[in-house]
Order: sequence, then C-alpha cells, then structure tokens
Amino acid sequence: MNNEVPEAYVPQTPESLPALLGSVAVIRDLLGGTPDRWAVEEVGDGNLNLVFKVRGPAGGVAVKQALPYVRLVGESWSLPLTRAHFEHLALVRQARHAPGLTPTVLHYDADMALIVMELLEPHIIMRHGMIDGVVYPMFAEALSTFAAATLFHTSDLAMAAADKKELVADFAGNTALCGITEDLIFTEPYMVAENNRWTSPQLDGLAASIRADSDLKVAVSRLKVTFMSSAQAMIHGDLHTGSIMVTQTDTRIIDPEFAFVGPMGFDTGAVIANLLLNYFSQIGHESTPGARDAYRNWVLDSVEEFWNGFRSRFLALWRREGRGDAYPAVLFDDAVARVHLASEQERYMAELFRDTLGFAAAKMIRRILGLAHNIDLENIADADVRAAAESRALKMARALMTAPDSFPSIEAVTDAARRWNATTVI
Ligand code: SR1
Ligand code: MG
Repeated sequence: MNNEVPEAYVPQTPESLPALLGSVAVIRDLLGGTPDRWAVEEVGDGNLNLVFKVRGPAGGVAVKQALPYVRLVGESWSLPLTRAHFEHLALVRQARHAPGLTPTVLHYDADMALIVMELLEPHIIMRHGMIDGVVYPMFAEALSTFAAATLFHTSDLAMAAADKKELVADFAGNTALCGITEDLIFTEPYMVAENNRWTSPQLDGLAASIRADSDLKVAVSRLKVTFMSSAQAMIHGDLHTGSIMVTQTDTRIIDPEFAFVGPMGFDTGAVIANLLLNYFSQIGHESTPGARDAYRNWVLDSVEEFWNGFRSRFLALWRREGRGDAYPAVLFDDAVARVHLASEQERYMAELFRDTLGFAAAKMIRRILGLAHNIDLENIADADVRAAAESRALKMARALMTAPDSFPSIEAVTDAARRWNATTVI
C-alpha cells in the first residue's frame, strides 16, 4: 500500500486555499476578482476528507482534499492520499457514461490530493433532506440511470476484454479503501472489535446474538469473497445517501473514492440499504405517531422505483449496446438464440438482485453495529426509540442476508420492511 505523502503536499485551510487555487488559470477566471477577496469555508462532514466551498465575485467551486489519515478517527489511522487519484479517475469515467449526474471536475492536483469541482448549489446532501422528510421526485430515476449506465458500460457486457482488464488494473491499487470495506462491513460487526459501537445497553443482546450467528457469518463471508474477487464492473463503492446531492429537480452522485472494479450488487445494495435505514428511522423524526406515514410510503416507493428502473435500464442497455466480449453477439444472431439470450439475461438480473439484497443487508448491519453509523439513526436522541428502529433494521437485514431467495421481487422486500416496521420487540 502506498502511504507516501508527496513532499509538496500541504493540508489546506481556508487561509491557504485561495493562493493555491489562484495559481490555476481556469479556477481564477471562474471565481473572478483576486484570491484575497474569495470567501472560503470548510464544510466537510464525512469520515475521511476536507471539503471547502470557495466563492468569488464571478462564481464558486467545491474543493475536496484527501487527508493522509481517517478524519473520523484521527492521525493514528493513516490512509493513502492516492485515493484522490482513484476518485478523480472514477469521476471522469462516470461523467462519460452518466452525463449530468456527477459534479463537473474542473481541476485535479495529484500532489495535493485535491479535486476542484463545480459548486453544486442549492443542492444538499440527500441524507439530510430525508431526515427532514423531504420528497425528491426525480431521485430514483436519476440514480437508477446512473447505476445502470456506469455499471453496464464498465462491464464485460459492454467492453472488449483487453480494455476491461486495463480498467481492472487502473483501480487495482485502491487497496486501502477496499480494505476499509472488507474490515468494517464484512468482518468487524460480526466479532468483538475495538471499532464497533451500538446503542447500549438496548442492543447488547442483539449484537451478541449476531456475533454468535454462524448462518449469518457464513452468509457475510460469502458476500465478502464476492466483494474481493468479482470484477464485474467499475463500482462507486460507497453509494449511500451521503454520496448524493439533490434538489427537487437535479441529482448528482459525488465521492467515488472507494471506486474499483468489483461486484455490481455492492452499489445497488448500498442504495437500497440506505433507503431502508432511513425508512426505519422515521419513527425518530416524526412529530406525532404516523405523521411521517406518507413519507415512509415515498421511501419504499423509491426503493421499488430504483430497483425496477435500474433493472429495465440495464437490460435495455444490454439489448441495445451489448457489444462486449461476454455473450458475444456472434453467438446470438438468430431468432432462437436470441430467445435463449433473453432468458439468460433474466437469470443474470435475478443473480444480481440476490447479490444486491445480500450487500444491502451487510450495509445495514455495519451502520448499526460497526464503526461508522449514519445520522438517520444517530440523530434520534431517545435511545429507546433509536434502538427499536435499529433492531427492526437488523432483523430485516438478517433475513435478507440469510434467506435472499424468500424475496423474489423488490415488492417482497418493501412488504417485509412494512412488516418489520410494525413489530414492537427489540
Ligand atoms: C473509516 S471510513 C468509514 C466509512 O466512511 C465512508 O463513507 C465509507 O462508508 C467507510 O466505510
Ligand atoms: Mg464519502
């Protein structure tokens, strides 16, 4: 793992950043005026990086800079700056396949591990809006378009074998970020680990039962080996609602520093997991019981719309642009073969759905028992209410991970969420 910090690297501050950006002509022109007049604020609320908003008389930019350690934990946990390189690579590629759904990259400084992007305004992080009960009517369509396009176009279904292998090589060095996922998602929540935390004492028993659950540990280990060895497509790698910026009419996917060539279901599962966690958290955000029922329905409708939209868009791309070296077109050039290919495509999507449910479950469990929680649940001040929501999510996740075949459709998943949400026990 390359943990080297380039000699020129300096973590930026609101005071130092204008001079650095002022030396880049395209940014200077975009902001207008002189650097000493630019207003800079650090707004990063994620686990790893610095994020700045910079405004000048003519416009604004967003700046993301990697730190050589995990911000959430501190300097004791070092993390390579090279993640900015992989993020930049992924952003450029995603913009090619899913135009208009990512922030435009304006400048990349490898020595500073820093990416300057279009300032998305008045967008907010989707997770914040969902905690406040805001409906985003365009989100599911945009996100399913993004996932279908980026996953399909970077898979062997669309790419020539040699190009795909080059893509695998391009991202093969992102080992530290993959390592975080391997440890924090697929391993630590199922053992006693220093990083773990949960709502205690309410969930102590449930956490212990998960650590003793061999069926679950086998199931999560199967998912882990898929994560480690399945090079299906370039995945975003951290596609939660904190990686999505929204307005009522616009959706942008940010932050692909965990990108690598891995299993597609890890991205689709992340989306579904984070919607379900928000669904279960609504009890902690409503003013009176039932006040958020309409919102709950919207969240579950979005789960369905996301998966069904993803599925149909992915299949449409495959039918229209399936010119990769997998399933070579030359083998399916008559009517009978095409019927067989169509049923193989259905089987492929069913397998991807199964992976999606497993990864969704792993992501739900890690946000409740592992190191990095999400504020949908964390912001619930009453620990009993929070624990009730978390236990429903954990139990549903266990069912998804150990018995994915009992969920034949996404509607079966949303029906089950409604049932789990109506249960009262911890
Ligand atoms: C130590 S990093 C913890 C988490 O933050 C990121 O958003 C990823 O989800 C990672 O697992
Ligand atoms: Mg992130």
